[in-house]
Amino acid sequence: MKRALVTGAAGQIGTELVAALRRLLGPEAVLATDLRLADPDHPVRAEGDFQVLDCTQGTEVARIVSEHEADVIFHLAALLSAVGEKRPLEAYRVNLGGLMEVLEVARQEECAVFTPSSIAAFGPDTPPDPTPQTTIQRPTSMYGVTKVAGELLCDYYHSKFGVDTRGLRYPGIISHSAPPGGGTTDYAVEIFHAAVRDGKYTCFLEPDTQLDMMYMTDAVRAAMELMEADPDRLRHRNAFNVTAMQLTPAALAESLRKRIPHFEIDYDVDPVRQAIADSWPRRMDDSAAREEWGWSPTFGLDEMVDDMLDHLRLAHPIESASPSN
Ligand code: NAD
Ligand code: AKB
Repeated sequence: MKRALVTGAAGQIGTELVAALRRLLGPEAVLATDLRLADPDHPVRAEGDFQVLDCTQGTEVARIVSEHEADVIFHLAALLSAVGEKRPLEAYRVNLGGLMEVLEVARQEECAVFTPSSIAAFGPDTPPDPTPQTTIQRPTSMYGVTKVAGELLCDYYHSKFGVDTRGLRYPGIISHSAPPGGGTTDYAVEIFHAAVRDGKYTCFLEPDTQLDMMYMTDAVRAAMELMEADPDRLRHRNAFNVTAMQLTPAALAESLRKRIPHFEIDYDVDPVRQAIADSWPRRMDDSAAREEWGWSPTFGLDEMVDDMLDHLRLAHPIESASPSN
């Protein structure tokens, strides 16, 4: 990796991946792009080069990749699960159409491509605990459909054209910098902001809904380590299961209450997101990632909760100054 272009860079993962790539490669070597123009003080725009780019416009993708002389594309542009159920045609067009354009440009420009898949690539027929690396994939959300098809499209571009495609099946990602983009696991980020700001949170999933999760620090490191891994060792290159912790809303609330004793949670379940969550794995088996490129998470539940609260209390000093915090 020498020069990177990131699509969907102003989103939850892009905001932190761009910063990490700029630290590794140098600010001038990383071009952040997104459909929406990031605010002037947004770090992806304030701390390096930024361009507006719609990933579904192949000619523009080709021009900007070529001008930047990118050798790797981190393709993050997508619509997430809850938004995808509201706008399924747009999710299909952006998630699969955009990926197709990016892969085609990568073939022509000889770039490597990182594409995140998701726990959403599994469905109700998949063994949920543990979910094997290779298993049944019949997802029931449009987002999930695009993630399975995306994994296959990346496999195809690698086997047919030799494009160096690589990808991870991310679980829900928890972070403090940028807000989540409209997914089913968003509750695990919202709960922290609400706890620090209001001392209470109304959760849209049932208390015992268990899902895989990961802290952003590990998610960003996983993407970069996978792209630096020895290609000869990668047998599952476009769809590695990776996980760090398994959470339920009730367990996360309990962990927060240990640090914010007055914190309260109640539940107003959204049937659409609950049905999606119920169709996803409870715990993925990530042994292939551990064996093939040395994946190992560093943040468990306690480390993640402490780090999130440290950062959010710095960002909201007045709200979090209650004596009981
Ligand atoms: P996000 O919604 O926060 O950001 C996505 C970005 O894509 C947004 O900034 C949006 O403006 C941009 N975008 C939308 N349409 C576009 C288009 N046509 N062209 C260019 N940009 C466009 O999403 P995220 O959480 O940062 O996710 C990034 C990737 O990681 C996605 O592929 C997502 O499916 C995957 N993923 C995320 C999670 C998670 O928990 N955050 C978990 C699993 C997988
Ligand atoms: C979502 O909930 O849609 C995402 C994901 C797990 O892919 N966070």
